[in-house]
Amino acid sequence: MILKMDRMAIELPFPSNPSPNDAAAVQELLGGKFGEMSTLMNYTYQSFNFRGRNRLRPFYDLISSIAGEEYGHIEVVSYAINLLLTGTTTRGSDPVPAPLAIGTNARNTRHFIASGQTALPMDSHGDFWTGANVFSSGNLRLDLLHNFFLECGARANKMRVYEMVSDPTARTMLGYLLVRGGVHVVAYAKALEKLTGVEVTKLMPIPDLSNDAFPEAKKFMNDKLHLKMFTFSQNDYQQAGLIWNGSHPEDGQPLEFINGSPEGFTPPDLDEEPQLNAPGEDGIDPEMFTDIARKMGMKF
Ligand code: MN3
Repeated sequence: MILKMDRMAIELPFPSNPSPNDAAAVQELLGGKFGEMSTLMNYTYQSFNFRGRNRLRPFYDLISSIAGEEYGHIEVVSYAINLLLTGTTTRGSDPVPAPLAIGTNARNTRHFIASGQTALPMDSHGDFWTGANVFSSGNLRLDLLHNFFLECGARANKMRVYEMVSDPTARTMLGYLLVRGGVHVVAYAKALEKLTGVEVTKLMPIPDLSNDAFPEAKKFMNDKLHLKMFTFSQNDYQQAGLIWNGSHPEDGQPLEFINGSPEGFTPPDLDEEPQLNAPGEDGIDPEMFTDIARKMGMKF
């Protein structure tokens, strides 16, 4: 089961220059083959499908913990897209002056037609994410190798999107995900090392450029976020710590295993966009719920 919190892993700055085309590029990191939808669903299904978990519990716990973190990653990428799209059309409720006209020149018109100027589970070309991106062979070594490859591919894509998009909203998200994705690369490499004795961490970094090169990633590394593995659970998945231990293969600092999740931050409140009727419902009386709460003796 999942326990949900109305918290986001990082604080995202508002964009200095909102841009639908920046948002379209970032979509690749959400719903592309190597995006966060893929990491989330790969590890989620591999954890559901894991056979023989009592004998191989540390591997099961590791994949399950990382699956928990990936939910927060789809959230962070989605909010980055939402912020990059906020304020890109003309606000107002009169349809006659074509307030959404900018959408005709945007690379992803679905942001303006199929959503309230917000994220959708699709890639940078507007192709919807598909379950065909899930690899869950049931063979542990094969699944771990796939996960190591998936995280390296995801890392390559993040680096390229970083080189395309310079807005601080996108780059803060990218810095964070480069660092946390880096943790998952190391985790799967260490899992393969425990399983086979092959020194997989010697392949790193793939691509051959350290996260140090990205100032926004460096900031999170200064806070030691590249060293920490969280269980994203109240008390379960603790045997993942039998794999996540020792030192970081790149800077030699001691790895840290944490029961639970980071504290997180309140997610940004997205402004209303009346030209899309998002969210609409202008007639609702805000006093209605205040009255109900008072009658029920509830306080918010
Ligand atoms: Mn991720």
